[in-house]
Amino acid sequence: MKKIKVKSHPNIALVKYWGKRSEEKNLPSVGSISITLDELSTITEVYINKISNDEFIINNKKANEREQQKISKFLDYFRARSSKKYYLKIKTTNNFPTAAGLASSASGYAALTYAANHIFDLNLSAKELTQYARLGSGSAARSIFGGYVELHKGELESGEDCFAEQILAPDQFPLKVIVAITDETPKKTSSRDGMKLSQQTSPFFQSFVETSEQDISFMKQAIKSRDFYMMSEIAQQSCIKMHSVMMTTKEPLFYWNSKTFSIIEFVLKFQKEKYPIFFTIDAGPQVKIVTLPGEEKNIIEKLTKLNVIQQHFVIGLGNGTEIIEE
Ligand code: 2P0
Repeated sequence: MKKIKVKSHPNIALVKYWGKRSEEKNLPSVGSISITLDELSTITEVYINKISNDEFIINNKKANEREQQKISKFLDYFRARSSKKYYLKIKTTNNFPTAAGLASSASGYAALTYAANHIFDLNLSAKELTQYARLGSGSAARSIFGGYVELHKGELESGEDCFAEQILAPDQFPLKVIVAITDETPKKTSSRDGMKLSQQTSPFFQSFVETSEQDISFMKQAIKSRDFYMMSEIAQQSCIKMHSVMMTTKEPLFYWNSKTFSIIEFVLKFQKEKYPIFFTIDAGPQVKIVTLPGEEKNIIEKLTKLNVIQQHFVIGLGNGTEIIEE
């Protein structure tokens, strides 16, 4: 029986994605740049199913109807391209909690894209893999590669020019990320719903879109020249701009809590002392603190004394999606 096992890692955006230029093709309004994480991973096993239905098991539990339908619709893209019309059994497990605010949809869809490419014998190029992954989740396109990755927004309606590519491999500019967990309850508004609302109602959305092109260009420059301080400035600014859009959405999307804010102040204080450190925050209250290798121990020691974090993970930069068994 044909089967495959794939491993993929989540990623964190340094230049943020929020909003879509096409809902139907899941094309982003802005380009984005991310770092792929090591240690945290999604393992996905895929088999050809004997019954004419897709089955989706996540973290050893059958997925609910909504998730099941979403996955089936995603697999239809592969069935449409392939002469093989298989239905699949998918078993996927994450070694990190959903509450970590690390999009499991990124590593999840990246892993499934890789597996489906193999099972349906599609021989997709790396660029095409990122485009298929994007159809599942925008951020998933970035998890196809390791290290530093750019997702091009593209201009074409077809989406042909919207794809991800690697800027640098993980070992070309290593970093450490401390994920500080402040609240483990699931978020109330999903990214997908939140960004749709922001696009329709936030008066700041347009300026977020207009300024992001420059953020992308400067961030690439910072990464290629290994300039941590330039990277810090752009990443923090992009994060705060995205959260300004979120907060000015109707109804407002406040993903931060008071502990999130305490950690922001903590990071800013370190920055004043010219310490290599910056924060970034996604659609949740957890704070990702980024620093250079060797500095993380000191930061964690001081962070723990703040008494605002429930737990933390320390993570390096990881590789792209890969087949681990076939
Ligand atoms: C990012 N986020 O750039 C931004 C920052 C969340 C906040 O990409 O609708 O789950 O599936 O394309 O990829 C999360 O959005 O959204 C995300 P869809 P996705 O990392």
